[in-house]
Amino acid sequence: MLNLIDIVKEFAVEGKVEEVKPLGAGHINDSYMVRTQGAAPDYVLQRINHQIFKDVDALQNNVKRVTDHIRKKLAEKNEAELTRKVLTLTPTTQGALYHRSADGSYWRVMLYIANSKSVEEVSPALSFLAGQAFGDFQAMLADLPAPPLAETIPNFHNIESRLATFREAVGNNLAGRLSKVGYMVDEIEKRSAEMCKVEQLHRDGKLPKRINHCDTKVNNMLFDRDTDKVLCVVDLDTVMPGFVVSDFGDFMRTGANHGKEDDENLDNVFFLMDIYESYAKGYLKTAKSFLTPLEVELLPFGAKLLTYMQTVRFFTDYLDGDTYYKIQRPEHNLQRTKAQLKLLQSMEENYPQMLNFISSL
Ligand code: GN1
Ligand code: MG
Repeated sequence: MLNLIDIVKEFAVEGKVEEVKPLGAGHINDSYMVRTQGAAPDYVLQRINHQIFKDVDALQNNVKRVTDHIRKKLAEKNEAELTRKVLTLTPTTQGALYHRSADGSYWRVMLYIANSKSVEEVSPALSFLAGQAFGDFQAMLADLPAPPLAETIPNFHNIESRLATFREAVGNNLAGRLSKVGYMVDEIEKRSAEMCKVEQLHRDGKLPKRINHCDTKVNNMLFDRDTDKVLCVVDLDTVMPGFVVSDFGDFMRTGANHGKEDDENLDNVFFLMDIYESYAKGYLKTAKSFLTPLEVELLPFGAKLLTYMQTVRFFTDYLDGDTYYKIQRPEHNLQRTKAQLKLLQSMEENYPQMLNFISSL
């Protein structure tokens, strides 16, 4: 058994560690809260999933460049609470950005943001603030100096490549689960051509790539416990070039869902237009300075695309035998798939109103 306190000691943390306990519910990395004694700050320790992030060096370099750049921007605006408005990596005692333990695991430490909370459900008011914050995040990174950020997971939000992997999984049927779920293959295939249009627009030179967060789930944003104000965007592992509709869409997928991502009761799952509208208003407030008309027009499509992509990804993992996402129960990935498809269908029903709303802004 690894002693987590010993791992923490590899890092330049202040104070004496009192306790290390599990934190949060990410599907990929393992996170721990590191509580220290007295006035020293608390920390977050994470084991980086290096099956998924194969180049940990490039990953940590991205995070460092992104957080340094945002910190500089905030300092120029005389932001007072710098350590609450952007993540701060804590280097190892040797000055490295991560530590490799004897068992081959990769670890990193960052400051814990005091008096913060993450939420799984948003109100329209919170959604407006979140839209502004993710717009701000993209705006602040728009002038990140060269070289481009590394693609920490190649083709991460590329739907053509996701579909290719899905079709391979169907062909291989590794877990022997296909016969029961053939209808899901049809649901995915009947939408596939339309969903690939963004990649085509990019090839035609009509849709640019910009620095995106690429995991704009509601719970990847921290709020102040007392004031409910947005503090900062976290989980920066997938910050990389992509389409802005991706970030818009992933928030819709998670924040504008009445139910849970993996809701067992599909009646709970439907799209919330009020969350969509307030997020769009907030987002366009900060992002309209750099968006092209086509990017704005495609925002509603982004909501469908990201929900579709997540349906494909959960279903692919189900067919493969649950090798990517952590699961809590045997059919978890199938439940997730069904809930995402239900949300997509609800977005499809609301699509005319979604389009109207964006044109009205
Ligand atoms: C993963 O780590 P977490 O739970 O924030 C995944 C996202 C998915 C999400 C689905 C690196 O995010 O892309 O949208 O699960 N991250 C990676 O909930 O694959
Ligand atoms: Mg996360």
